[in-house]
Amino acid sequence: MSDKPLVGIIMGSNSDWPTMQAAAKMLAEFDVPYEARVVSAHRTPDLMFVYADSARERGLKAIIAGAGGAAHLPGMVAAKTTLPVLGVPVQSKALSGQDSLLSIVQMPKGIPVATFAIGEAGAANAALFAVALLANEDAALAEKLAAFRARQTQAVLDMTLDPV
Ligand code: RP5
Repeated sequence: MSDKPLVGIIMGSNSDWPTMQAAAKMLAEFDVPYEARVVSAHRTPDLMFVYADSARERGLKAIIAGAGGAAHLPGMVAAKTTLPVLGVPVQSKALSGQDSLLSIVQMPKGIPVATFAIGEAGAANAALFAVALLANEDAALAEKLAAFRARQTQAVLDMTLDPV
């Protein structure tokens, strides 16, 4: 795999980074090259358009977009690119991320955003989903993904419970 980013991780604010780091860490675990940057739908709309418009020609294969509150970033990015867009609802202070979730998941027919769980689990799963997409064309990555699943299965099988 080359060093050129294959996955773009974007988020509406650096306050989303503690959540979105879970996606970055997961991609790093699979040695998938990624880029991460702040791109805001509401506060840097022109940058968002340029980012989404140029993503495919820059070699990205998927975009993981995280946002909180009125979370329009994933949907607006999806409107400007035909790359798969994976949306991560960031947990908001006011409504605990319910607002983010509904803003991301309720896309109109025709512009899909694959929407994940609120928070870090969603960010990690979005990265795993991106790995699965890339693994369709990369046998070595598919093996790594199978090994990850096997380790996870074994970890659960090895779980013990403290006596009461
Ligand atoms: C959204 O507003 C961001 O995605 C973030 O989740 C939320 C709050 O942003 P900050 O006020 O922390 O910059 O655009």
